[in-house]
Amino acid sequence: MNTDLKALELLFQRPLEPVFTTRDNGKTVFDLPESVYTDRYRNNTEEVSNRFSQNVETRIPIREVARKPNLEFASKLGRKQQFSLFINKHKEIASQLIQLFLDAPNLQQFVALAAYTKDRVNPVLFQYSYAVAIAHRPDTRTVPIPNISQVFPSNFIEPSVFQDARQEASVIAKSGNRTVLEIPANYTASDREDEQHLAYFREDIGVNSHHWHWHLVYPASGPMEIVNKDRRGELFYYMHHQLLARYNVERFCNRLKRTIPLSNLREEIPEGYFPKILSSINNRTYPARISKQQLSDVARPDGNIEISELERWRDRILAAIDQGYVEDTQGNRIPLDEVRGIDILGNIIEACNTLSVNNQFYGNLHNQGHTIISFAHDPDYRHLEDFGVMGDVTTAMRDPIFYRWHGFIDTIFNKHKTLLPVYNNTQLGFEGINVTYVEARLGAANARPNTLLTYWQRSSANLAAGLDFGPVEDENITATFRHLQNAPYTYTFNVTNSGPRRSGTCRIFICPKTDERNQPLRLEEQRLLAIEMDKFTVELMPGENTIRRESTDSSVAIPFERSFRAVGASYQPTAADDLARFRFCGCGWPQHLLLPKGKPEGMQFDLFVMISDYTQDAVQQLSNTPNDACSTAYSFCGLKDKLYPDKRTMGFPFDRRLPNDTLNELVGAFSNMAKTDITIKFNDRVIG
Ligand code: CUO
Repeated sequence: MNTDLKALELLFQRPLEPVFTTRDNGKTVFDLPESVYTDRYRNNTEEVSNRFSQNVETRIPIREVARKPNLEFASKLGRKQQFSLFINKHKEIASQLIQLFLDAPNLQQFVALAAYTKDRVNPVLFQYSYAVAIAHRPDTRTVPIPNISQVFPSNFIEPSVFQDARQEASVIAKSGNRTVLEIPANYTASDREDEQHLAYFREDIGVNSHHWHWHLVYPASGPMEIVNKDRRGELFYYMHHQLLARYNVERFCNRLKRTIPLSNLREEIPEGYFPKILSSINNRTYPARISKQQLSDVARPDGNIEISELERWRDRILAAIDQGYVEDTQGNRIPLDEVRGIDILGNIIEACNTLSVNNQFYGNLHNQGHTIISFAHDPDYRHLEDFGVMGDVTTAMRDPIFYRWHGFIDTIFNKHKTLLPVYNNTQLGFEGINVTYVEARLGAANARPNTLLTYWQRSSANLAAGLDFGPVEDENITATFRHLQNAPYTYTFNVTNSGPRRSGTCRIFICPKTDERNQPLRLEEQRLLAIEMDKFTVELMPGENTIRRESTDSSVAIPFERSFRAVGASYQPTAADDLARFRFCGCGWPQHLLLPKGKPEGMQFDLFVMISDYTQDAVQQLSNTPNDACSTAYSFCGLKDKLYPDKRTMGFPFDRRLPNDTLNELVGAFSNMAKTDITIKFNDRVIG
């Protein structure tokens, strides 16, 4: 393997240790030019390099960096300070660092620059900017980006496990003899707290690493060529909208009502949250937010934010939606139409400052909301506390307030969507296509159709790569954890095509039928709670067609191994194809949460399928970049370096109002749609 690519891969490992320590289970070390050593070690380069060279198998030479970069801009963020993508100042620093990495003229110089920079800037800032650069440089296409949960495991896992892990590793030399450590579930609160019923969802490692990956793939600031991706604003809306639909449905499964949008920033917040996880960077716990906390204006060294400013931005955005247009900096009116409106709003609201049509006027609502909430416990820095979990994309989804804040953001988007015309027959129909049968069935031979199953599963992950200063000889420290799982199933659809051979897009959703009190939901409510399950192109022959699709092929989700893959060369596939698949896309909803939990006695859902006219869905890809086998979870994550592969607005047909009052009436009116009742049964047992 090319040693430069190998070096890039290894620079992800042991994020908090100096660059001269060993990597890859102690097998590899970098041969570094003296200039890479920071001042702390400059006078002892020989000693440290000898110390870490013993027993290594491979030495990778790193070149001298051609022009030493001025890293002054990054020094404003201390090495032990928390890094947040929601804080403007931090975003600007990251953006400059990404640009620096992108500007490296060739692979060798990129490696040299990365090695030089690693110990000189904030480690989380480094990991993030470095990963973004690797994801976007054409010459680093094959370098795998490890899952964040393995680079900084303490951001995901209850901390006492690490203590046990270190002890176990130092006492028991052979990994085969070590006990498998158990990561506790339900450790953040007792069942006095209603919100705790959703802890398995909010604190799921796959959920949080998906969210981190999404923001890595779609940065809100940075060089234009990285930020300006096809329909990124719309995808910001849609991916988070789907998170919310899933969360609300999951609440129904646990007999809780929908989360209440945080529309009033001056009311106290009943939901407290005590995360108990450690920030990797300074070994302190993420600060908690007590119950009934009130938000305050933030005045801290990193910047000030006033609640009234957020309210002003909110009102301007809502007014623009009512008027049907936004104004750019020159005063030009840009219509919020059916096609582009949602994308424009997404970039304004997030805010993506590079793409917002008028940054100054519409502000930075969503990001600053995260920030104000994340500093609720210490808004003026009097206690020298860093931000809470809401300040960090790796941890934000753990906190119930995340869903209240995004619930509010989602109501703004929905307001725009609701003002658009009701979908008409031409948009919804597909002449001559008749879906005559729908079912979903588990794999077992005697399985009843339309009864699906969820249960708890115990799985394991290797924590070693993120354990800095852990044992170097043998990096196998396994921990197990409990998570929700669903039994794989197959969809079968019968479709009659009374026209010529043609293509269609098969769109599968499930909608809850009732709320937490078992009250039936109207279609207008169902559409906001519709969960996208899958989307794929089908070839329809004249006459009868039977379409089969496995739940594990979903365009929404990625397999378990990809959410929890281990770091280190020995875990990675070598075949080019497999490596490509392994590579980029830690982005994707975790397969183990594809189905909502359901209820022990069974919970009813509508399984909805629609086949839309492919001629109206198809997207002509502009770039001739090779297929990235890894981008399978395109519904939430798009395709790497390509246009979003479905021309319809995201969430179609549930993103806008529909012409009927009930789902039954809708499928009755359109032959290209069908539905069936399904039951999701939850089996409260842990399966190994
Ligand atoms: Cu993903 Cu608010 O955007 O966390």
